Amino acid sequence: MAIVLIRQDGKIDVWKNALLKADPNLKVYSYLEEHPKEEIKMALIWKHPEGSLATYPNLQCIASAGAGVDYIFEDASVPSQVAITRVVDPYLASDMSEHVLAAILAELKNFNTYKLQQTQDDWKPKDYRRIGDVTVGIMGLGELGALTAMDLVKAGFTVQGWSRSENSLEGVIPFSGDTELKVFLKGCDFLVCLLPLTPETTGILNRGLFTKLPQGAYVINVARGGHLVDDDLLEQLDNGHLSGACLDVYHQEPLPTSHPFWKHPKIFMTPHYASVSDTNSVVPQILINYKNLSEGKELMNVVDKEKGY
Ligand code: NDP
Ligand code: OXD
Repeated sequence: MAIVLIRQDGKIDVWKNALLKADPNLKVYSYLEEHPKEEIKMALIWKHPEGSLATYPNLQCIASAGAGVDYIFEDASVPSQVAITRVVDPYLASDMSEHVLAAILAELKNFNTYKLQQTQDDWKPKDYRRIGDVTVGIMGLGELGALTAMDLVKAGFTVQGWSRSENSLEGVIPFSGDTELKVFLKGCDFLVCLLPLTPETTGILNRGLFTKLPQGAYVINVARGGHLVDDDLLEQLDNGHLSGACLDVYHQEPLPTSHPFWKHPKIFMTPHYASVSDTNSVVPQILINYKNLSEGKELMNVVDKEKGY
């Protein structure tokens, strides 16, 4: 019984070392080295090469090293009987919450405008807004969205939350389902997308949705590039309906330098690094699942394949 690590971002050794530090007796391989494929029971992956998972005849668990699993469903060759798990981790949630708070405060206190003015030697004070006067709407109240919403409440914002099923988080004004989306959007000065990417949520951040936001709303997409219709965002920024956007995720990553987002004065970009799985924190849950697998016990953080998240 063994684990294979599959990822293409140069971080295989970091994960391998963290796994071996936690359990020196573990049999763990990089997919790039010679390894006995029939021994592999678990694949710990992040954005694997398409088709690579189908080459393990005895695979029982595909463990996403991140919270999102959309990239696994995109690979039609993934064996359908294999369980998929994902990361649920307190640091992943608190790092996201801090990132969203930073993005909102930077806009409220005009840091984005001042950075632009600084490049133009322009001294021009601009009125700032107060936390207590602002409503933030969070789309997706899962592991990340719920903590982000509650932290924003603690910071003094008025917070609305929207999810598929009914929700009740202390201090968060609840909305759910398609029927309540319009009234949810109407109140959002800031809109934060923390939805998983599924067929239902693909392209959800589009012209129809943006025009239901109040004039001057600011959009933060920290979920997946596939949620956003890029041209609709550009249109709504350029016609002045939206005041700006903070983006961490894109249709193509790294975003090609020819993409209009790079030079857009109203867009603040970060390179898909809002919140990253911390190996020290995540390795224990991978090892618990690996042990559960070997003992035929139930796995933790299993993805619902019907729902796609
Ligand atoms: P969860 O699966 O815990 O939560 C998903 C939430 O979205 C749930 O509240 C769910 O509703 C809601 N939802 C799903 N589909 C719909 C729908 N069709 N309409 C309305 N609400 C819907 O996800 P996480 O919080 O763990 O992560 C969210 C996403 O964040 C990940 O999928 C990933 O793409 C992204 N991410 C980005 C990172 C970054 O660095 N930029 C880092 C980590 C994650 P319900 O509760 O009713 O099921
Ligand atoms: C994740 C991510 O899904 O980093 O964990 O985007």
